[in-house]
Amino acid sequence: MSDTATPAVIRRADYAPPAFLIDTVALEFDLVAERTTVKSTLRVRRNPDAANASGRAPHLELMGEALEFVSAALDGEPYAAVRVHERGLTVENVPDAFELTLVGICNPAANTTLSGLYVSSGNFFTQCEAEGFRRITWFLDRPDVMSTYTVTLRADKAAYPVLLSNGNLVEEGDLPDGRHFARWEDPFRKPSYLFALVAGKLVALEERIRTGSGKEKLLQVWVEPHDLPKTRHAMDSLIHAIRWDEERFGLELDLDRFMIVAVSDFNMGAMENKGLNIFNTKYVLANPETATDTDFANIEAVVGHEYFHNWTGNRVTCRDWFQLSLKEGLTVFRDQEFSADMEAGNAANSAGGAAARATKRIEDVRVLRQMQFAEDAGPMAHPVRPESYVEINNFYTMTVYEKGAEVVRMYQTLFGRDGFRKGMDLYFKRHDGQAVTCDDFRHAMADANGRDLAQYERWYSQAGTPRVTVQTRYDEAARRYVVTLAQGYGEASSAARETQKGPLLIPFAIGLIGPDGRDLPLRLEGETEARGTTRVLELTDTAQTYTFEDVAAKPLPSLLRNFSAPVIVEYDYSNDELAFLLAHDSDPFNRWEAGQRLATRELLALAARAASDAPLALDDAVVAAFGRVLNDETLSPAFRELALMLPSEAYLAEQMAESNPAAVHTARQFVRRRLAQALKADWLAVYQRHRTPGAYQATPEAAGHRALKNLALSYLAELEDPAEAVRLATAQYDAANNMTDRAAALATLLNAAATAGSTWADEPLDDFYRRFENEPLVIDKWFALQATQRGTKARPVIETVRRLMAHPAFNLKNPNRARSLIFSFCSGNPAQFHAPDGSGYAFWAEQVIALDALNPQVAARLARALELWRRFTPALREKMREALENVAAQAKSRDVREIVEKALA
Ligand code: B3K
Ligand code: ZN
Repeated sequence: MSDTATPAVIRRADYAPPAFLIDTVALEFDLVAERTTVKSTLRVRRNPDAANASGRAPHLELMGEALEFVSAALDGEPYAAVRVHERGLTVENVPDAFELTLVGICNPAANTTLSGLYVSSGNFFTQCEAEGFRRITWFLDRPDVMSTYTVTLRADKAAYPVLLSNGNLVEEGDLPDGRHFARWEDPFRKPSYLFALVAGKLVALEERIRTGSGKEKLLQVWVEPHDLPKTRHAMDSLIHAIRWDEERFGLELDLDRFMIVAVSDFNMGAMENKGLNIFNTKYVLANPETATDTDFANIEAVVGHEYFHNWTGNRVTCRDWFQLSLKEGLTVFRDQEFSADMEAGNAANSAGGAAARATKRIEDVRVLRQMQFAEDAGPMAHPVRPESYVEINNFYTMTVYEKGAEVVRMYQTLFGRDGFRKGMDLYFKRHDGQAVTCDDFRHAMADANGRDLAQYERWYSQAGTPRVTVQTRYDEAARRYVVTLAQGYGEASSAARETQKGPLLIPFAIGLIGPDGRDLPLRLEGETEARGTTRVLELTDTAQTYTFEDVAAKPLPSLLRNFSAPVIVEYDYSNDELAFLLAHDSDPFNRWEAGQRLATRELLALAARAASDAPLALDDAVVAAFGRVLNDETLSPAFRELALMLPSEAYLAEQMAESNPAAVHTARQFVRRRLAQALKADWLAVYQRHRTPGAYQATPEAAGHRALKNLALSYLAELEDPAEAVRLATAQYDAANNMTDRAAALATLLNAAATAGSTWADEPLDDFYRRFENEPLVIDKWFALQATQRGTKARPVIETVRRLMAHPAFNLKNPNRARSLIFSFCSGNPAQFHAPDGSGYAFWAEQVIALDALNPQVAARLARALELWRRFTPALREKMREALENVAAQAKSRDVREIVEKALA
């Protein structure tokens, strides 16, 4: 492909089964950093199921990239009819079944893409999903080609004492010249994207456990030697995940040994390679001094996620990459449920358990609404099962993952936990060992529950965020409450509109709240008695009406309880009604939601005023409603923290007809200061009451206290005179025995210092660096805290960011470090990034281009920071377009080109 050619589009409709299958793979690696030799011996045969319209393919076409060809042999004899080209290798005129041996060379030391085989901190690692295996050897690198693998690793023993691959270790020993070898066999057939190897100086925390059927398993968490003390939490999370999958889904670990390996250079969070999960260090290493409560929770979630893939992804895999959500949506749903159950299990009683589950649900929905709804509104909008792509790595998206998880969750909402479990059981019974589609999963759910789910297919094929408009009517004489639900998509991006064909099946959970604040028993027209206080209405038409009987007084509707579908609900609540729901709704998710609606409405009105420099004022009813939550000791601290945190600037800007980040920032700061002033004594009391003295505890409960306390601190720092807050924050920073409190104190000091133009944060900031100089994950936080700090006219954050780019600890090649500074600024500091002078955009363009040459996947992620440019105010829009055009003119990779070309189209 030439530099400027428009790259080829791959379409779901063009799927055809492979012409050949590969039954067994024997790989032999001679691991040398600059020059690794890979010998691959494949048992190949023609696929009896291949579509044969064009006759029997004479040639075998294998994919390959960045490889040096050495030799080929067919059935043991040197074979000359081999053509090596840009995209791989053609083996001409092959028989129906044969053994093919290929030898090639790759250069792991020079591989900055972190896809394929690469070197990090002197050790070897692989990343093959989606299409990295072809950078190791020539292959049918597509998920519907499943093989059993035998892998032999040879390397210098002193430099690479540990040699790991998938499955079971079957042989190891010494070789001449200080070298050694290890041979691994994976008994399970798998696609090439699940292959992995690791070699280097690593040590492991080990545990032996027995699974439900009594088999003993070896669990290992491999890290660099100095990190061994930070592996306990990951190991505990793994053990919990194994137990949970047995209990909730009857799924047992199928290998004798399960390994997790941590690597500091990694493009994403982690990877589910069969039996050998490879993780970003960020999702493995933790101790109270270096990791926050959020880090602890994320590690548990990601360890669970990758482990759960062993069944949902590995045992049953995807037929093609358009089916990615088959494994990702399902596995995100599973990890969300796992985390919720872990938190609920830790709660003191069942009410506490429900509250803990709601907290997790709120956090997940917040991410969905801020990130996935935005994606659905822009040029990258695509269905959960995309129709086309240029670069598949660009489709590991919020839509495939998070909306995909909602689409899975709705089966459970419709059929209950038991019905969902029946569907899962049938799915594994039918498809274990196969590469299948999202339709196969839907059919298993439908058949197991005796339901026709044809309409449900639209959740997989339609892009855009559905809107449900609600109308209600109370008939006092007839004691009836009539609810009308109507669905549509509102205005959608053209990318989304093209896919929208008809109404969806929307499970819409609803409750009715009486004037006393209590739930009403619900009897729908035609029913003989009331059943429960929350009902899941099934909306299937464009509009439907539901009549509730025996409603003695006009109720208030609690809509879409627990966020039962990934939609936007439109209903005209008054501020008083929202305050009432915030105080009384029995559905904790909707209690939170009422507060968010109230705040969002006020904030958007204030942002509109700020945009035209009009004076700002906050409704006292809003202050009172927030004050009640702050002081309601019957609510869990974790819930209160979520309820009192205002919607993010990014979310608010996204809700405006024309996004204006500066106006949003002004409005949000104004409200924070007003809430700080009006509730000053309460914030102070809460700060004191929710301290967690003594040894650090990693429990959700303790984390909730810390979260609420630190939120209180951040509000106190908004006061006109922040002296008290600065004193508290400084003391908290100095005395902290954990990273949550230390980082929160430092963030508050940075913001207070920016607002007041003072130097309060200088000393702790230096102290933080010195204290953690040898902890890369903490230094990432040091960069991120500065990139996301508040800025002022006198001290714009872009200056700090540019200065930090030259810091000796900055390294563009390390994705975590690049994300900590560049992404944190471009995506996590909207008011500063969208500076009117366009300085943020110029910086963004420079960094996308620089990353494009090193690591296209990471560059493409950064490229997405400008994709919503058309939705901004005209002045910003113009500057964003210039920056995008600049990148479009220079970007080389398919990855970045797809993003910027779609944005500009
Ligand atoms: N399956 C991997 C993601 C691979 C991303 C490739 N660009 C991690 C996960 O979702 O579990
Ligand atoms: Zn996954």
